[in-house]
Amino acid sequence: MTERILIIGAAGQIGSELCSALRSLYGIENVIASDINTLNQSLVEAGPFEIIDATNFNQIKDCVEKYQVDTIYLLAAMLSATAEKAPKQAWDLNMESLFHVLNLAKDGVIKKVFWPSSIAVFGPSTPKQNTPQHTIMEPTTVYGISKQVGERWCEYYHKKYNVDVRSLRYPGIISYKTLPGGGTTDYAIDIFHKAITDKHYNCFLDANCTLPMMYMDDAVAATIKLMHTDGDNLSIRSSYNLSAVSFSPSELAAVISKHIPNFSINYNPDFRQQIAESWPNSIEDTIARKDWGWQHQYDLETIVAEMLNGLSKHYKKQQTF
Ligand code: AKB
Repeated sequence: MTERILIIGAAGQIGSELCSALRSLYGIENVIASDINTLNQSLVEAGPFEIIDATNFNQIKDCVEKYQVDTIYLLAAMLSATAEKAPKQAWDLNMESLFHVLNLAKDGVIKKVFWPSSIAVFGPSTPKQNTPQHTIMEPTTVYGISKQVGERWCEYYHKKYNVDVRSLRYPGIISYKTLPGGGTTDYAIDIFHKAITDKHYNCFLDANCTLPMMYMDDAVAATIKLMHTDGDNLSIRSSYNLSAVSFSPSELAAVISKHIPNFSINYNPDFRQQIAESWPNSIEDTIARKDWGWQHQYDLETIVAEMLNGLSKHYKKQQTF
């Protein structure tokens, strides 16, 4: 029988694109999308959909039983910038949802779990360039603390209860189909929208603030590849370092200017600058490349071309209505 998948947080930036990709692979009826509300109508209408509050164990369990779910992708989370404003809610959402899903796997109700971690697990004392898999990890953000603790629990549940949980430390993910919400790396998406609509961007990070980034198609491909790998090949059960490109706002702006010559940018760093400064500039991911053959496809030039192309079509369509 085909695997049955539940995505929690399917209306979000990564969840929505993962949902389409998994439906192409497994069939629409075998991938159940869920989110806390029905605001994303196209998602609700595209296939099986359930309302799930990720902090509610019974809602998750009922849905798993209703559809006989084997695998959960847990994408619901509060990201770095929002979490600084609501630490308790961020902690509750990020940790409770993870425990609910890990416990369902521990009790044999589901077989497999994907849970995303982040470069936010690293902190100011971590080596900044080519940050290795195993290094000093002293995160200073609420979000980073929740991801670091989550990683420890994933590894614990795997070692102690043989739970098949798999995880990636996502860098900033760049995409045009769904807007991100509440992250520090979101500037690298906002900038494209503003480049097209206003030819100008007021950046909330410093010009030279270099961060690890990745195009959405690479992030989705990495996630699916990791989930398809034979578990015996996985040497990391906390979360894999994963990398593609690294750039600063001024480097990104320079490539956008090649396509939009009158594009301009100014810099007004806010509280997110401090969060960004605590994270690595670049990530070393040889273990992911060795264990499950990870290879990224998109570099900075191709990301910019894809983003401008996708968003131009989107804004043109809006104008015709
Ligand atoms: C954020 O900026 O909070 C996220 C992340 C790096 O995990 N995009």
